[in-house]
Amino acid sequence: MKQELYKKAIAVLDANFQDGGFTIPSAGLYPFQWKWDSGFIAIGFAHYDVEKAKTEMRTLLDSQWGNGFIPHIVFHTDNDSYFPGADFHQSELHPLSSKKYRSTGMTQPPVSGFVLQEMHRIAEDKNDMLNFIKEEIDKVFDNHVYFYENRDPKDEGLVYIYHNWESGTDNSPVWDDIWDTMNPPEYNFVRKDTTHVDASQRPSKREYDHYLYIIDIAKQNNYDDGKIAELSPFLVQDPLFNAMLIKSNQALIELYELIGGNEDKIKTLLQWQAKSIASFNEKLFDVELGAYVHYDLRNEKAIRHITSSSFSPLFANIPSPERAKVLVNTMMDKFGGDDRYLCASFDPTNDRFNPRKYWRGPVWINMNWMLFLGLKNYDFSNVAEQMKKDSIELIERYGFYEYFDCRKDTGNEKPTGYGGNNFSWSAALYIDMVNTD
Ligand code: 9WN
Repeated sequence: MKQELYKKAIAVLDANFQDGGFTIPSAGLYPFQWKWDSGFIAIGFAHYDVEKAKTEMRTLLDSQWGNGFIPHIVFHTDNDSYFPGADFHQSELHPLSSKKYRSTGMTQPPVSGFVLQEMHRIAEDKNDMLNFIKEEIDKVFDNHVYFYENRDPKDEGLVYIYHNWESGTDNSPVWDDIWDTMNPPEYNFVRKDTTHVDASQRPSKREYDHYLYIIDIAKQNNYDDGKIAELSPFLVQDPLFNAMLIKSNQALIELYELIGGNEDKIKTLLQWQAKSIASFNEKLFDVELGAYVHYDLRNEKAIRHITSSSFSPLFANIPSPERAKVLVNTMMDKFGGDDRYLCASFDPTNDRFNPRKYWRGPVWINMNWMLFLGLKNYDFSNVAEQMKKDSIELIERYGFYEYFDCRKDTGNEKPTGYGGNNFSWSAALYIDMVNTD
């Protein structure tokens, strides 16, 4: 059975790999290359097809703009089964956007640094992989320069995101607090996602109005970062995004040390790390909640909800061991229990929790993968084991879905996975988790 499932995971990834040298997250629903998906996918490929893993990352990094920015979606084809597509985003408005690929004008969590390190860890031929990393690593460093120079207006070592789609956790109830501060116009558009997936599992029309309105403001200003920082109604310091940046900084330091030379870059990375980690702990930790939270930089206030992102700093070694204990207690207290799989994407004790809907409660395998490794970092072996066991069990029971109900007992509802099926990162990270003790 396990062997069969492993083969199935490989089949999912191979079927989603495209001629252009990239992998779609899920056929029909997501027909292009997404930034953080690509990183997780490359980790899966690295276990059985190193060349595909390299191609995935090479293609993603090839979409980099002249200012170091790497976009959230690279539109390799003219496929019109996804909305909003290239014609809506118009990345060409930015003077330094890629001339080779059309893309969005927003980004996604900075996975590339730690992905290169994972690929090196997994590779059997370390020399060959290090040669590949030597080719690509400066692009990732330049991407981090972009973040610190353009996304940190107060020079705090914490970068902002200007759109919920930049977070990756797109429909989190955290964003409801921002939507309450906005009143966008109603847009006329044709949704494509709800032709692939039941509408009850996806965001509402009104939520999409907000998403489109923020992009319109950015477009009116040719995606200029300074203008976005000044005008976007959505400007958030996200703990997940910043934890991944810090994790990738650390990976770059260790990879540059392996490569040798590059002292200046290592020095810069160390300076970023010291500042970012200190600010992160000071500004984003909510003592009363016992968890890290998002900060609304536009309205200067913390958004005090607990999400699976609240625990992601474990992955980047951000909390002290004492604080890590507090975090794990919060996680087990609110998200744990015999009747639930780890780890819901949103606080199950909160009124906004919805176990079936997109990022409003279901379990996501990429989050579980990060939390599994994060718990291992701090030697919470039992909880880490449970995180891994629950992830594998969900996939064994339901298949390689995009997300899963965290409830073990769904009453009269037929239990199933949700969103897209044959979903690439669920397959890729299943492959990695079963190979990691
Ligand atoms: C918008 C591709 C992406 C993931 C995101 C997930 C979902 C897109 C959408 O799919 O977002 O980027 O159309 O809903 O929320 O994390 O990268 O898998």
